[in-house]
Amino acid sequence: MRIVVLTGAGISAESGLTTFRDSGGLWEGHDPMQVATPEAYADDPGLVQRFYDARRAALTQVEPNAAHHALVRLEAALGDDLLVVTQNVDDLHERAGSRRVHHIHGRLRSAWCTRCDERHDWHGPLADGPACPACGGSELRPDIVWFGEIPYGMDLVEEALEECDLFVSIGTSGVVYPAAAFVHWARGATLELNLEPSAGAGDFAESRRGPATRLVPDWVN
Ligand code: BJW
Repeated sequence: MRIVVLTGAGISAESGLTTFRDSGGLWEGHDPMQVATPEAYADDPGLVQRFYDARRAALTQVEPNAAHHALVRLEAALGDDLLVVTQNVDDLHERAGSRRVHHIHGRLRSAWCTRCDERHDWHGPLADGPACPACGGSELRPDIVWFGEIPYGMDLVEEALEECDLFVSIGTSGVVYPAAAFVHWARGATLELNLEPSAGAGDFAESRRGPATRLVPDWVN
């Protein structure tokens, strides 16, 4: 049985990381959705760097939850027949122990040098303009896919969806493309696990409602 699991912010919510559209709040007076854009970075790079520095720092305060751990057990059973595709930029899947994880929107703990195009594992701040370890320039930005940019590894994801027997979407609102269209790309059965119906809930063959820490272990067991 080949399974593709798509995860969104909802799977990390019970670890203490705020989701995008459920947060209801502003960050330094800005809508987070307005900050996650190349235009915002061009206008005010310091603001955008501080937004991601704060979120990178917050990773040290959180731990994977029962939903992340359940996906590790599923991988132990399925091996390479499970692929976790995540929109999340946190590292909670990896810290739980998942091995086959693909981050389509990038990773907080990676910095991308727009001068030499190298990527570096990064745990500290970027707002203070550190030097790129490869070229020495000061053009490191968060290695994050913003609106209007092309998500990572879409060929790999498309192929996995075309070959899968089951596609499971966990904790995503279904409003951001291309991930919102994966349910249409999937060849096999489809299942949504979410606290609330997503924008595309009607496109799934089956939907279950509740917190990820209950739904995901129940589904995996
Ligand atoms: C729980 C729970 C619990 C809570 N248990 N559940 C018009 C039409 C169609 C498309 C477009 C359009 N105009 C522009 C576009 C394209 C655009 C887009 O989709 N815009 C829409 C807003 C309309 N997309 C892009 O630009 C993308 N690029 C692109 O399309 O390139 C073209 C291309 C594609 C493919 C191949 C080749 C070319 C790039 C999108 C980049 C998204 N970036 C962000 C920010 C960066 C990362 C970061 O800072 O963290 O990624 S936006 C933000 O949304 C973030 C997330 O990954 C993403 C999705 O959010 P998610 O995970 O769904 O979170 P929420 O908060 O929305 O939902 C939480 C869910 O959890 C809810 O459903 C809750 O119910 C649930 N939940 N607690 C279970 N305990």
